Amino acid sequence: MPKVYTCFCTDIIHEGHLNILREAQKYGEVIVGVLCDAEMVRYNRFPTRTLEERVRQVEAVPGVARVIVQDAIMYDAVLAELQPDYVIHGDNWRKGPESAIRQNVIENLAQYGGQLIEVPYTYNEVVKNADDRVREQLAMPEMRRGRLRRLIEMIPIVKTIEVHSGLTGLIAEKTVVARDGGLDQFDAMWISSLCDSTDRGKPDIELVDMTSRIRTIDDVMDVTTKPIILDADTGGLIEHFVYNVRTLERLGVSAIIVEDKTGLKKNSLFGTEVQQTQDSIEHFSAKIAAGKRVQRTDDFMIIARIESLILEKGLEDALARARAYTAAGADGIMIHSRKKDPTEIFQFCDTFHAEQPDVPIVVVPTSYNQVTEQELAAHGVKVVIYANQLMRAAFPAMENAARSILTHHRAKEIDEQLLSIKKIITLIDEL
Ligand code: SPV
Ligand code: MG
Repeated sequence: MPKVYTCFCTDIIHEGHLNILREAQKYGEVIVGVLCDAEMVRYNRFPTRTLEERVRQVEAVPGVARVIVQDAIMYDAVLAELQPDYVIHGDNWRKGPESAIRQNVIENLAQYGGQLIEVPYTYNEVVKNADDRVREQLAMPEMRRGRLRRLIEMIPIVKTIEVHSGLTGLIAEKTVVARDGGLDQFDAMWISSLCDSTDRGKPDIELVDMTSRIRTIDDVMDVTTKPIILDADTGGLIEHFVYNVRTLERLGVSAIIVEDKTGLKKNSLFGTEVQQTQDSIEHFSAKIAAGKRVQRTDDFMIIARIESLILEKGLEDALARARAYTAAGADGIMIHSRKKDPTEIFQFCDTFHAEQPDVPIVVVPTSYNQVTEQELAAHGVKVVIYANQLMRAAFPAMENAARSILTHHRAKEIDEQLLSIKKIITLIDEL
């Protein structure tokens, strides 16, 4: 009996999947692959059902002979092993980043003479609604909050991009690229104090208050599902910090990062060019402990950010603080540096990771931006934050448009560098 293979990367089985299975049965014995968790995250979105549940769900469909777990989005390994006579898939993968997967299947099938069958994708209200429902669940505070912790356990490094508005949130949510034999997307979002302030035309000195920051969080949450890490600056007075922890946790923020500075905070990338004061180990540890005491779920993370390298206090000071802050209950350590190369970051990570391998290390490679995610992961980093790139991309583009219009006394010259009117009016989906 010929073998027919298809891979499901889904939490729910809808009419479209059943249609594929019905077609598949016409060609032979149907084997279904269920995509593993880590690849679901990269390819599609965070699974709302466990791998076991997803496997059981497919096994229960009549006509499915066998279910296996597919470990990679690309089909090289699974096709080499199974050598199915046919692979069957919806025709929706002909466009966009998914076309790289289609190409991969065609090339693999050609090696042994297998055939690809494509069935028209089922576009209808029921299918769309089923898909939307899963997405909306992921956006809810209870479903969103704990996801950062799960990602830290599930994937080698959590890739986090800066967002400061609904629009940048959509970019973080929807950008997918095909690369290195797979698809990739960001895992989490960073709401930066620098960019949240800059977007309001204000300096990054804790001037934008928590009420305004929550407005940004709300805008981002309205249109996204991915977990949020908030840059909470110094956390302010301990007496205020505890209230903010409760509020942010309730909103569904996954983690806050608080830095061990005190007094008037300036952006870390100024380093020692401006007057900045580091908090005492005792006081900052008390702040962390107070925050941990008031949170109400196990999901929420308070990550302690160490400014010793920024303030040129040395590696030993940074390590002593990391030990103290984790003892006070910090769920992770962010180590920051403004050096052009990552040597001091690697030194810190190697020592601290060897001492406390279960405490996630977070880094922000803005100045040492040549470092790759793979290198960071090899030094024990679990979360990488690209802390300001969307804002820095937008500013020169906007300023350039303003200059062009002023220079030419009309908008024709800049137009070809802009998003088309057709695209801007259809960019945002209506409910
Ligand atoms: C931010 O993005 O606001 C940060 C990171 O705190 S940095 O600007 O590098 O200090
Ligand atoms: Mg900041």
